[in-house]
Amino acid sequence: MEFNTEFLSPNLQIEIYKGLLKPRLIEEKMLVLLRQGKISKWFSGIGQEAISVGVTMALGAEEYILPMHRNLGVFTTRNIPLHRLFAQWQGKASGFTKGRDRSFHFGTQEYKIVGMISHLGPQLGVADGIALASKLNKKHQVTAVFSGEGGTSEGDFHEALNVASVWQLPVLFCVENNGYGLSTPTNEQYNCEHIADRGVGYGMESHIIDGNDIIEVYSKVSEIARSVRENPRPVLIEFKTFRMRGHEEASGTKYVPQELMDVWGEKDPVENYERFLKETGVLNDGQIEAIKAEFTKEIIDNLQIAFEEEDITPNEINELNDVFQVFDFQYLKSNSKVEEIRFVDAVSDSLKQSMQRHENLVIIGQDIAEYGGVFKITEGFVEAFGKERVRNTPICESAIIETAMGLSIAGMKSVVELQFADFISSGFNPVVNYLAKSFYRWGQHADVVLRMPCGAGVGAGPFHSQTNEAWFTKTPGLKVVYPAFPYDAKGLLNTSINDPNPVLFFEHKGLYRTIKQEVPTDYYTLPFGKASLIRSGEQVTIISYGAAVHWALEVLDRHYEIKADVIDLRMIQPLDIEAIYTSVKKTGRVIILQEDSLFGGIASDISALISEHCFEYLDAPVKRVGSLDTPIPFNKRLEEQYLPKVRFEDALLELMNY
Ligand SMILES: Cc1ncc(C[n+]2csc(CCOP(=O)(O)OP(=O)(O)O)c2C)c(N)n1
Repeated sequence: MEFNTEFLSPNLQIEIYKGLLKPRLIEEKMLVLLRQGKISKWFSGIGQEAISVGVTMALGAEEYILPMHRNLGVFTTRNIPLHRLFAQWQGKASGFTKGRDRSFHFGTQEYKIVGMISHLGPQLGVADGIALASKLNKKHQVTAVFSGEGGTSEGDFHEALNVASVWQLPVLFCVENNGYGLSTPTNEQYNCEHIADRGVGYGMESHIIDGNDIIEVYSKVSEIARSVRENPRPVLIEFKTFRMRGHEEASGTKYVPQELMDVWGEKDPVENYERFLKETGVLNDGQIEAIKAEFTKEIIDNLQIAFEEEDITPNEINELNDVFQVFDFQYLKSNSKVEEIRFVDAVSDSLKQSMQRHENLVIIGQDIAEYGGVFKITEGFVEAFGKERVRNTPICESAIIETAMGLSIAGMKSVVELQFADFISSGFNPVVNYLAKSFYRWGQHADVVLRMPCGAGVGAGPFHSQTNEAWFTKTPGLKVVYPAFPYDAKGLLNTSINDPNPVLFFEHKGLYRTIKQEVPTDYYTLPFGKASLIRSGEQVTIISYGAAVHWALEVLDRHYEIKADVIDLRMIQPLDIEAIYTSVKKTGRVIILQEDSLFGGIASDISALISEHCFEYLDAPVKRVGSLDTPIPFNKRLEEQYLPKVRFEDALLELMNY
């Protein structure tokens, strides 16, 4: 193989060789350890090193890279101490995830690397967010994100490229086309000639690069990166290469024709470049042997450090304390005048005042800019804050939530407006697997608020009426707020935006324009995890949240004889369990009313907690009331029957007479 090194000094050629050689030598050692049973799993990048190394060398140290499972060369080229990498693979404390995640599933701000999650595609959108932050802060940096050709079949790929193109974000989408996705050959993966051809469809420049030629990778990516820094835009780069080993070592390569192995074996990036350097006199055998000996020693020494490190001693408290970043809550009270406003105005005021307070806050969502959002909550925001910070998005919930994650990685805050809470299912993966788990996995918070206009009672049918909080309260790592009154909505949304952790903020559409309250006109915050006791009585505890609080109050208004504690939870994660126990111990009777269908909802967990902790205080079984276990029907009378409002009164009276 010929390499075009015309414009590269001999020193740089040697640096490039060293960069290329190191991951190869590490991998060869790993394959030995694997056979000895000293490591459990290995995804080989042998034969593909030129891509990781060339791309990383073409980028500045401050520019983020989002690698995949075969990109060891990214990590070594960023000079991560090898013993930390080895400790990571062995699940030891000095790795990057405290033993909580395996292999390359980690990120490190120190080295500006954001590792993958298993689902492959989501990081493509995360790269968009990092690049957006770079663009907004005029940093003139590129972000490089990797995907295999298999990963390009995921919706995340399409969404991320589309957003990057519409917003002209400085992202290099680096697709390593290595012939197979697990056992699936390219002709069963996609049906165009080159993946780079798709660039046209996204309105995006694209290139095909020989992924086994380190000099071509380095030179061309350097040139593209230089140009993108000056003129921000996304570029799709397809690297042609081949996976020379099994998907992971245990699975083998039986399904790969031998001719392919032979052809690509001839193109080995390390051997060919080494031969070239010898032929051109840049390095001789002795020098090459010396470099190899130095690396081999480094690998062995670092392996020893990792093997000698003691295994982690599990500690429950440590684990639980690392689910959320510590939040330094500032209780800001308001002394200003109050004004009677609607729920919808409270949300809007909070957003407006938060935008004024946090220069690094961006609001993103569908139709939220000039149009003001479908509920008109961000009306006038573009005039006040500009289109850079109030961003209309294409219809792509996954990419937008991933973008929000990327903004957080780059030090920004974001509020994402879901047009309807129902549509979060199209962005479910990044919420429950990316936002929720990043802090626990590698200490990276997700400073993101997802606004969720939700709820039934408005005749909107199965897909515009759900209250889907239980999808998320199940997942550790997410905070879930669900106010019932304007005062709480404003104060809690302000706190949600201040909190560096991911918050799902549920706003019941039925309350938007029906519920009014006197609310301070200026900024204030309310603490998380505190329920509010909105009525007090000795006979029974009614626990609820969201619109159902108002339904409970309506029933009580008809039954003056019932003296009830009414607890409005205000948020479900964290849950104010103390307020619940205190009241139940006082009244001895409890009924939990939720709008969601009954099975698997919050009421069930609260009921279980009460049974476990307040059993001796109970005078009657804990009652749960929720919607029917069906989808939400459109017809008004069917919807009324579905909702728990009609059953709550009977259930309450039954409980009182028990
Ligand atoms: C959403 C999802 N589906 C399936 C898998 C299982 N899986 C892991 S890697 C892989 C193949 C990926 O192929 P490609 O993107 O081409 O990368 P390569 O392994 O070839 O480098 C599959 C199917 C997964 N991790 N995530």
